[in-house]
Amino acid sequence: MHYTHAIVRPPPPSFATGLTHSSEGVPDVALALLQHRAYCQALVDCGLQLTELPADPAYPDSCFVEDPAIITGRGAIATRSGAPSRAGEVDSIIVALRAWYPDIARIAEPGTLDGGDVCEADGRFLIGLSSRTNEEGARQLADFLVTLGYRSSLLDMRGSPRLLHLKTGMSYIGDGRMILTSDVPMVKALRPFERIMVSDAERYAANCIRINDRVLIAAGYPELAGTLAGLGYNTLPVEMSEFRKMDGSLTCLSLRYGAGS
Ligand code: CIR
Repeated sequence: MHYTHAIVRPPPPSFATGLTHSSEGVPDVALALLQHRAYCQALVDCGLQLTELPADPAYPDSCFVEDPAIITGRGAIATRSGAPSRAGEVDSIIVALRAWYPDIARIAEPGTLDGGDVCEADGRFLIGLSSRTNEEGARQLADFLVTLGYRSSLLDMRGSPRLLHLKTGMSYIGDGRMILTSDVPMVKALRPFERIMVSDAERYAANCIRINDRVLIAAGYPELAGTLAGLGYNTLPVEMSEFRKMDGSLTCLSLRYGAGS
């Protein structure tokens, strides 16, 4: 997809009370705000026009706007978070998306799904089963994608506790290339891709974002940065330390959309 727009939302003052399994300490909210501003600037540098929603202190994890919706070139669906404390985040995202997607579908109870569990690779979707996304949620999304003419595959990561979401350990960077950590089960659906494995020491960096002709990467992971540069990618490093403390990665901080199939 050629991205033209993104929705973002800054971390609220309550950010540090959000959900996390990380043992890296309490985030500095002021620094998180600065990092978020730099992230937004990076998206603008990639050519995106941003819709910035106001910070919402009622939802400490609400800056992770990727989770409440799945956007494709042909339609969008609002999710139903597997984390009860995040359930209400979806409402404002639906409002924000309405201009582009007036008929937004919804994952319904008892389905649960987080956007972080969905990885699109040129119109083919990989859906991760995780502690957030259950089989019913994945089935509803797969059915919705079929109505849009897309195919999808399931990837069960429930035996990989280090992965909060599928995209915690995987990114599609275009050109048939998938970046992966060893935590992601090697299923048949991954076989068609050229696989770029990230070392265990750099596994946080596996979540990166191809946006048009750039690749956003987390700053501070020289091996992966070198590999991508060697492959000819124009990388754009972004500091993520405070979001990492809350189990967040680059993709989580924006909902990207635009023209394409
Ligand atoms: C959470 O646990 O829901 C947030 N603290 C982090 C969400 C990260 N989102 C993502 O990977 N898509």
